[in-house]
Amino acid sequence: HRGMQTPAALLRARLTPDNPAIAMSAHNPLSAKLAAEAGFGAIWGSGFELSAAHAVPDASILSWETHLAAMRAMVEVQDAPVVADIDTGSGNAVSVAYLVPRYAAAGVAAVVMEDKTFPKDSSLRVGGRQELVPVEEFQGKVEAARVAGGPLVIARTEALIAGLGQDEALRRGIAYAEAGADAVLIHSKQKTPDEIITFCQSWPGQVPLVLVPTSYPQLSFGDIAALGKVGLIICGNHAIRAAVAAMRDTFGRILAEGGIAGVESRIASVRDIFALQGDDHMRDLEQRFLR
Ligand code: SPV
Ligand code: MG
Repeated sequence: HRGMQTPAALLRARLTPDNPAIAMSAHNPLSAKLAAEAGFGAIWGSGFELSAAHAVPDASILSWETHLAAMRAMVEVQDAPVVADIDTGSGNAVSVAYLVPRYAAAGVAAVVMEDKTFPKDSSLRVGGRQELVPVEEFQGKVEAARVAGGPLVIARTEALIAGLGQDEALRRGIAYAEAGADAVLIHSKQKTPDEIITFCQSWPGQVPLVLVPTSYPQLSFGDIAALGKVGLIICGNHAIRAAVAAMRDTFGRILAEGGIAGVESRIASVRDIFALQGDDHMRDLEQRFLR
């Protein structure tokens, strides 16, 4: 139980480079609850997953209000700290100054903000639009994101994604830490971990790094811990991909088999779903208050 500790303090205590926290993505409160139940140390409030759950591209199509409502709902149903993916912060530093307090009020533990221009495009999209804002401008956005007693600010550089090279990625990471970021997310879409390993080895280490190893899954959590620089590992999209694979399989079987009997043992029971809905709690309320 989180007790009196704020979500930010709880997450900060878990950002230990010798034993990084592992965050699992979520696209709704149920997936957040399942991730917490599985034992993940944090929930990744992924823009990619939420967009996919709405069947739209991850390109600033959904409003920030939709994302914020999803984060609040995730916080309400489980106790793991929620790391909110605020993309570009929906505009400039002034937008960020209005946005982050709303996320703070929703109870998130951290916001992750990336140095792309608004509207963003997905980092993982082949041929995606990857234009970055100037370093000084993003430093202003990091400063604007810092709310007294509020969420941790994780500054994310897309320099490697944009093909700008190691020196630019390092320059940006260091500048963002100097602007007050609590951690720096370095993203890569290379299919091997080489450029990420190089970056981690050169990182001076004033704040912990955050990795999203979607494109280089061969780098295990143990390998990442051995680098000694990474405080948080984000499994970026595994909840929505698991959900899509499971639904496709079940839907296909039901039509192919001409009935629902064949999938019964392959899917969660109705009883299991009642438990996830918090039925015990409602029974308790009924006992105490209904008369
Ligand atoms: C997300 O999950 O929304 C992310 C990670 O930001 S990525 O999709 O790899 O950009
Ligand atoms: Mg995102």
